[in-house]
Amino acid sequence: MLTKIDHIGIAVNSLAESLPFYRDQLGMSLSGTEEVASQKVRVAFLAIGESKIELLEPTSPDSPVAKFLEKNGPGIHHLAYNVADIEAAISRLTAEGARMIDAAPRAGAHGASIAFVHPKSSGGVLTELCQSGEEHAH
Ligand code: CMX
Repeated sequence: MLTKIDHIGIAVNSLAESLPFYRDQLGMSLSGTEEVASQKVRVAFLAIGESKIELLEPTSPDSPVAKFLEKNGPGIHHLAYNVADIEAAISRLTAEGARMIDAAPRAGAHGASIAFVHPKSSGGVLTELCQSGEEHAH
């Protein structure tokens, strides 16, 4: 069902302040920044092999990431797995008793279809299923 780690989401207060560590000190390549209005975040993607690091900056005080930062400070926010068929993955998880935040896929960054599993049903790790835009088009 899962094909690889798609990305690791990291909550930051400011992309501008956080990017130099990843881009300049770790030497990762920035593949772009994008605002995901529905999630009230601005994201920056950095490539690392087959996977990515996604820095998440809140764009509003009622963003889920703003709430996370208020409670925990900056740090790892979620883990995203790539799936070939997100609807099949949601059905299987639901049938296995997982609590989905998203019962149906919705639009994420880079044209991907995404769905979150509630951290209370995944051992405290906010888990994202991600079907990339290219695969979705097939
Ligand atoms: N990882 C692990 N646990 C988390 C968490 C996270 N990122 N965010 C919240 N929690 C925990 C809280 O600590 C809390 O636990 P306790 O009850 O033990 O204290 C519990 O989940 C409920 O948290 P809450 O603050 O009361 O609830 P929220 O209203 O903040 O909702 C969540 C939490 C996960 C349902 C909500 O953030 C959500 O729907 N997330 C999915 C969407 C999202 O995160 N979007 C941003 C990224 C978008 C992108 O990548 O494109």
